[in-house]
Amino acid sequence: MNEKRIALGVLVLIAVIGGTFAVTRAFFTDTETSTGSTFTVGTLDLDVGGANGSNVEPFVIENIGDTGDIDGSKVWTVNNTGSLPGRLYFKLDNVLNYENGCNEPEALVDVTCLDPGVGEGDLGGVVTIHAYLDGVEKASSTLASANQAVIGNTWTALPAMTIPANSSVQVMLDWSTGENDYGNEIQSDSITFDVGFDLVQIID
Ligand SMILES: [Ca+2]
Ligand SMILES: [Ca+2]
Ligand SMILES: [Ca+2]
Repeated sequence: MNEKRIALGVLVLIAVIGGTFAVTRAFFTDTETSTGSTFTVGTLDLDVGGANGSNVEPFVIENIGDTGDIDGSKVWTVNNTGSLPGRLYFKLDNVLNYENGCNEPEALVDVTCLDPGVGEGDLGGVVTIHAYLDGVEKASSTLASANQAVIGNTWTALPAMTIPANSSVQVMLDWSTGENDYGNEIQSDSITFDVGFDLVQIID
């Protein structure tokens, strides 16, 4: 069994400005098909966003102040470049909510105000995310740190999402919060998290 890791990007949401950096992970699993004297080893390969190898993909979420809404999305094309079908797993990891200190109006409503204040931030609790496979919603959660396993657990509990050999699917993650869903408690707060993709050989 070979294992290969692909770094793609971490998602950073800040109340005003954010950036993204997600980490993808691929497991490659060999298979042996023995037919008579023939011995064949297939391949299972995961390629996310056209990046097979290490890639950091930061981006900025901006102009949020214009509407009062925080929203955005990211789409990954997930390619199975190998010769075997694989089951796709998707999850969030390392969901960290940072406080980044409290200004005066924030301090009136927020009593946990350290800087950076890992785990004290309040933004994730008011941001809802949805995960989609080929345009169909599969899982949703908030970005509260305590909920980081929800997306992965929901995804895994669904019927296997298979990528045939030499095929691709699209995975999308969107996030949003409404203008009435938060107050001064999220000022300067930020979130970082990793996005993980696993492709595991389907054993018949
Ligand atoms: Ca706080
Ligand atoms: Ca806060
Ligand atoms: Ca803050």
